[in-house]
Amino acid sequence: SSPQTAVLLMAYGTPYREEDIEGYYTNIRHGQRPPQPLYDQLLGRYQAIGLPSPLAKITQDQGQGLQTLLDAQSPGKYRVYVGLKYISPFIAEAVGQIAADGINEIIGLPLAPEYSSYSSEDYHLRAKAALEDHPGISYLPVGSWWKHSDLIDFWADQLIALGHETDRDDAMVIFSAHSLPMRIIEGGDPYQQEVIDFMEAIAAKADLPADHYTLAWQSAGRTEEPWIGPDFVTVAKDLIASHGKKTIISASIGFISDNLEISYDVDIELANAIRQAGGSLVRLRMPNTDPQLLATLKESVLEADGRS
Ligand code: FEC
Repeated sequence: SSPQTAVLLMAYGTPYREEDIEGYYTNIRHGQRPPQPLYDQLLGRYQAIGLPSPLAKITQDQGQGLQTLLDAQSPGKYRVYVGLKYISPFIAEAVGQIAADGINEIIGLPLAPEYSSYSSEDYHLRAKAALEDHPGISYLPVGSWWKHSDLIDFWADQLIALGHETDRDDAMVIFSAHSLPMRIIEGGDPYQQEVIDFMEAIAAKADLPADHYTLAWQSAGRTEEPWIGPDFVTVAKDLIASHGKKTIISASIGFISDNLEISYDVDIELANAIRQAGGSLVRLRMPNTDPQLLATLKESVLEADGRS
């Protein structure tokens, strides 16, 4: 028999080849082609990390890993699909496939741990818009899922493993998440507070003293309006130049995968700035396909299903 419930994993997507970058960036810019200098900058960042980036495969592997856990729990009940925002397989294509497969129940799970109108809510809106062509399919949205102890442990365990490294007076942990335009916070978006609460949960679990960590924002978009700050590069340089820090430990808790924001913004941009300032960077591992992430995703699906 065919599965009863589709689990729709939704993510940003990444260009597979250099030729994909223009269309991908045009989609991100709501259909407007990027001006040449912005295009060149983005191309340069992808060339620096090398295409294809590992992200596309990581997302597929997260789907496979989740499928395996769900099959062990309830054989045959769930089928996992991946739908992307800005490149094929688009969310609408995945919804079309679910309909073609005769499944009439979807659990929508955004691959973003904290809730924001720009991430989680936007993924759900896209899925629901696609469902207008397929009446009769129900949709259960999953909210934020950073509270799961497995995900908190994933980060806390790495800090605990660093041991005395985090206790040294000249070391500082910078937790970071994707910056967003300021205007969303003024509009009551829970994102900033969820990032703070997630950081505090990890710090408490790792027994990190309050003066050994700080929060900063990364990867602000190339738009005119103000974005949430301070930026992590500025914070890291200041910690080294003016506060006697030598080792910066970077924990990008707003993401779950090795994407451009990690491979370029952290591993190249932040790392260079820290090196030039005379310090060194220790970058914590991303969840990718770690069992603690997969367990978190599985629990999120089962909880949502229990609510239905
Ligand atoms: O290929 C890769 O590895 C990178 C994929 C990628 C991820 C990602 C995550 C998030 N973004 C969020 C918000 C915005 C807003 C804008 C914006 C712009 C870009 C650009 C690229 C890009 N984002 Fe992204 N983001 C990724 C890639 N992002 C490329 C365009 C160049 C640039 O501005 O740097 C501004 C445009 C707009 O107004 O829409 C806002 C958020 C996340 C984390 C949640 C999620 O993953 O969905 C929020 C991965």
